[in-house]
Amino acid sequence: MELKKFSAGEKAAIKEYFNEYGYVVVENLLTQSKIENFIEVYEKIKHSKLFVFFSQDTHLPIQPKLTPEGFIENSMLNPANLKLWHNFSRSAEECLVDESVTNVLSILSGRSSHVMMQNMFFDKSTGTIEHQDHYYLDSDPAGNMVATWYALEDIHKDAGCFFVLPGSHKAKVIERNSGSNFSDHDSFVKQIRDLINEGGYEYKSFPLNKGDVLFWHPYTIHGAYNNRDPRFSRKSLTAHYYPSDMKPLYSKTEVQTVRKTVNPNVVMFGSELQAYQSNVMHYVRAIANYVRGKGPDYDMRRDSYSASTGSDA
Ligand SMILES: O=C(O)CCC(=O)C(=O)O
Ligand SMILES: [Fe+2]
Repeated sequence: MELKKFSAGEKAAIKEYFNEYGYVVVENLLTQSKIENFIEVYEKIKHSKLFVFFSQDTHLPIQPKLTPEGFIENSMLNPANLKLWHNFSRSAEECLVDESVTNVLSILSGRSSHVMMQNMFFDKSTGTIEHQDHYYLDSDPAGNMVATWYALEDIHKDAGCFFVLPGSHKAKVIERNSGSNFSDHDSFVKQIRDLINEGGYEYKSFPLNKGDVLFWHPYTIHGAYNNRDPRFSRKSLTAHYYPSDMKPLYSKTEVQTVRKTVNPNVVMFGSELQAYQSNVMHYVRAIANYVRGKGPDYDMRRDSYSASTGSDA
């Protein structure tokens, strides 16, 4: 099936396609100079012995481990919060909240302003398991969060593409036992597998071009294939937004602390100070985990689950 892409001006068609399939791709959306700036800073930082980040796939603070080809193995949670590495976090933020992206968010949510709940950076595909984002995070009322995936280079089909199961946002929504703190994660993975088998969904893979952005619904099942050729990276950012007039689901605090971004229509979770503190805590936790030999709370890599669904095609 062809890869349908819209241009930013096709507002009605973008909304209609998103409602029907639970995702939409808008081509050449992200400003190329912002991408280049981010990649330039990143290429320097990844060789630093002092750089510690929170690994999104294994849920641990770690130092970069580079593949023989020079790509960081693990994905990064909240690169835009790494305030001790100011140029890096700032250039990530500039990509994430690009006005062209927030304009599409407004088309999809019908709201003019949004709150960014989290962001991620992938140098290489980590082979993300099939999931609905709703289990991890969503808006309250649920189903109004919009997730974004930004291609920071031309993505090769063997790079371990991001994939979506079109129409799966209309299926059952798997709920987290909110008190559980992800202790029911293995059961969630199994329920998603059952849902895919029952629904017989197609896997739609996205070898997108640099600057293309994919938007998806919090109930849409998605994930990423394993890398099939170590020569290919899959440089990409992702973020999750909810409309400013709503609240975050699963939040323990009544009022959410946020900070301004370079885009007046988006704020981000956490005050400036909290972002600095969390960056410092990565170092404290990395040392404590090293001393205690502590492993992750849960894991997002498909290789960590025995019989994962979907051919690796
Ligand atoms: O890019 C990936 O491998 C997964 C990203 C994802 O699932 C997300 O951002 O919600
Ligand atoms: Fe996700």
